[in-house]
Amino acid sequence: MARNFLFDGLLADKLDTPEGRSKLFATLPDDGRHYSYGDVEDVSGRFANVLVGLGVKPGDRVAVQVQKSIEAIMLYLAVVRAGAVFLPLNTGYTPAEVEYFLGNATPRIFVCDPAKRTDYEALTAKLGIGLETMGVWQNHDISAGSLSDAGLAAPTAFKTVPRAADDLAAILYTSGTTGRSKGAMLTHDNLLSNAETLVQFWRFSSGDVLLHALPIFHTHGLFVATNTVLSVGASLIFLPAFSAEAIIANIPDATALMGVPTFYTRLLDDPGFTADLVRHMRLFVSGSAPLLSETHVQFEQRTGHRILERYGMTETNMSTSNPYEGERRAGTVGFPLPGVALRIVDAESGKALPQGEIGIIEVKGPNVFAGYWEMPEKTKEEFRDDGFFITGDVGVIDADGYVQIVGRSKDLIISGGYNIYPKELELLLDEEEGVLESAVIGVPQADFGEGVVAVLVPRPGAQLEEAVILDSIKPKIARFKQPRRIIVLDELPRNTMGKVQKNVLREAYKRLLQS
Ligand code: MLC
Ligand code: AMP
Repeated sequence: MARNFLFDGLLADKLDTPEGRSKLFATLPDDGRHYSYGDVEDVSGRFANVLVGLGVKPGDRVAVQVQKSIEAIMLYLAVVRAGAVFLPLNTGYTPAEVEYFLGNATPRIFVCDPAKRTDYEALTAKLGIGLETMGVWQNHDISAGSLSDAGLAAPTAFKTVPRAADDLAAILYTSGTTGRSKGAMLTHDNLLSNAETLVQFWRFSSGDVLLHALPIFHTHGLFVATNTVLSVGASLIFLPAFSAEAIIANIPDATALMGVPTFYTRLLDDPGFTADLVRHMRLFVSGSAPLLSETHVQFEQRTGHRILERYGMTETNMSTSNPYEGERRAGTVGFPLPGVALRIVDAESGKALPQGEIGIIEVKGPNVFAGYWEMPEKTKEEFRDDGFFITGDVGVIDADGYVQIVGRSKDLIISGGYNIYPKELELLLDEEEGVLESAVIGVPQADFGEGVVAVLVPRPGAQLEEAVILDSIKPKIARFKQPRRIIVLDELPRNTMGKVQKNVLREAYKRLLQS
């Protein structure tokens, strides 16, 4: 029988037997519910029936901007089962930002939070996109949502649509250095192969319980954490969001935690996070942003555990990892994962560099995406002729083979694990009244690693007020991308070629966000 490469690859063996179906998939501490693997099949089947009823065909995109819930995970699986392409969007994006994604991806339907429905009615009508809503279940009650309600009423039995390894399973938008977001096309094989690799490499077993506190609209929370657990038949403790308090309350029942560095620094700031509390834990994973060596060391001193740092990207899923057994080396992201080829090349010539030299990291393997949605030129620019993807991260391989990320050739800020492309913000700030030009930089910030600072030059005679500018951009761009401070200068520092010297600005304001 023809298979759905990702869904069947992750789940078929768990759904074969009554014991497999009754195995626990998720505990929801907030409302006391549990999901078994059988529930996963049934609820994703209900949503898949609804989607097909709404006209979703294989290959169609289904865009989703909803609050974190286990049902949203079921919706992801339902989209995959319907043969369609899941397109999750950060809940922080404003309607102005979402408009671009919907226009670019032309999904068949867009699912949003019930509270945002009115924001999107005119837009989806204009674009000819169906609009549905999904609420959050709480205390056995569900806030209204057209898709959620239809799901409750739909039959569980669904004939999963066959899909091949190379078919698309998801599109995740990632901002670009030009200010325009690009949709990274991820195939069934990209996702399944990476999940299976991580299960092996990190020694996951069906007895594992992963404490899930990440958002589910990005690679880390949606694929790395969730697909890995599904693939091995383990379970989740599914939290609606991260808080040190919730982690401390639930970690006694968990065996593994995955997080961005901010999770770990915030946990270390909490005196309730002790060695005793986590003595039973098997694994702490960090990624999505650099983990300071200092955090790695403090964590070991506090708990006796060494955080396992890995490196990935929306376009590549996970590419490297520190070893499960063997030294987890602070300040490094470990070795290329099995099946992943990684090389360091010279930025100018593209030639591979010898070990020990700093250059651009390039990767190739089943983990690497199929290209950017409807941007063949952009895709071509970011791949070498021999199939290696140019990550834009700058790294070096040490004498023992550990990869170290030393910087980025792309102008990118990573704040608390979220990517912010300065160009997008600069284009917006340049439109503001009285602004002649702008430069957006990332500077050290204790909680989020990097924080956003905007440097503005006024037009002759104009007066720029920090509060006025911040207020004006508020409805246009997600909160996490908004500058924490605005600095006004008479002119920007430039080199002899006229290029803005962001390094000079970063140096000048490096202590601005350190309180
Ligand atoms: C929240 N805010 C942020 C922010 N998160 N600002 C900048 N950067 C962030 N990451 C804003 C809030 O809107 C709020 O605004 C203020 O900062 C304080 O918020 P908070 O309550 O302290 O933050 P919190 O809600 O607790 O969120 C922090 C966080 C969250 C770290 C838990 O950002 C998070 O879950 N990050 C994970 C991101 C992630 O999953 N990345 C993976 C990408 S995949 P106000 O209005 O109050 O001032 C990828 C590939 C790979 O990169 O390798 O994994
Ligand atoms: P995203 O586009 O959101 O997937 O972010 C991917 C980027 O996050 C990578 O290109 C890196 O710059 C960064 N990143 C991910 N993991 C790490 C890590 N462990 N250390 C340093 N940077 C990382």
